[in-house]
Amino acid sequence: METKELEQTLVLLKPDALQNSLTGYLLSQLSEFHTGLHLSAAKIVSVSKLLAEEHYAEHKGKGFYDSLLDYIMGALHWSEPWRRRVVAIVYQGQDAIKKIRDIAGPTNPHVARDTKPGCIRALGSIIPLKDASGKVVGDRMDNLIHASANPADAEREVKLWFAPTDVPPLMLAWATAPSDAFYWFKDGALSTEQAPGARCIAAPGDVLWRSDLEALQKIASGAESATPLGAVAAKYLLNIA
Ligand code: FUP
Repeated sequence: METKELEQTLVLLKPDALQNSLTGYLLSQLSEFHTGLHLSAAKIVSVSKLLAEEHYAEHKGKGFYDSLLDYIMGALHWSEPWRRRVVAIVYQGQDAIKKIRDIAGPTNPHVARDTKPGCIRALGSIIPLKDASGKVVGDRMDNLIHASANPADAEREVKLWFAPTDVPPLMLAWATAPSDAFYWFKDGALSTEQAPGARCIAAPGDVLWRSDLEALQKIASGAESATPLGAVAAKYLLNIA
């Protein structure tokens, strides 16, 4: 995004926020009245493993990673699968990333309570993670809200959770391009040919993020892509029964 006025950021109201009926409170805290920011996109998402893995890719291999995936997929806060949802939102406006990070507060809810009472994450909790012998090996931070940390993360995350057609055209922050082919996804692999059980993630003329189209073209031709296939595909495979 070129101008600070149009800066966008991804916010997730996580399953613990929904479980505690904090959705309305959080939306109020983030409202234009309080932040001067505008809603660009919003949806209710049943978070797939693929989306969770892509969202938290930087934490892969860490002790809390598996628990973090279960958390964002709602499996830790809801026994009924239909309740496992996240509210995904894009906010836009001057200094959107910093403004929302400030209201969210420190990542660790205990630090948030100590250093910034009143911030959103001060309402969160910390769950000790134990190994098979019961020894505490780390912490999972149930901190109610995700907010992009910097402009590069915001671009990656908005494009991961939302397709361009989820955003009003005059609020699009990054370049789009029409798909040049059919792209099919099955078992983690891409094909331009339909196969039984494959999902069509793009058809000719569909409006895609230009960076996603470039990734699909590279992957289809066998070249390396900086954007993984899962990050392109995940948003097109959400909320499918
Ligand atoms: P943030 O950008 O504030 O969301 O923080 P990080 O990217 O560092 O962490 C991503 C998520 O991992 C946070 F929501 C908290 C969680 N986390 C844990 O559960 N345990 C840890 O030890 C570290 C992070």
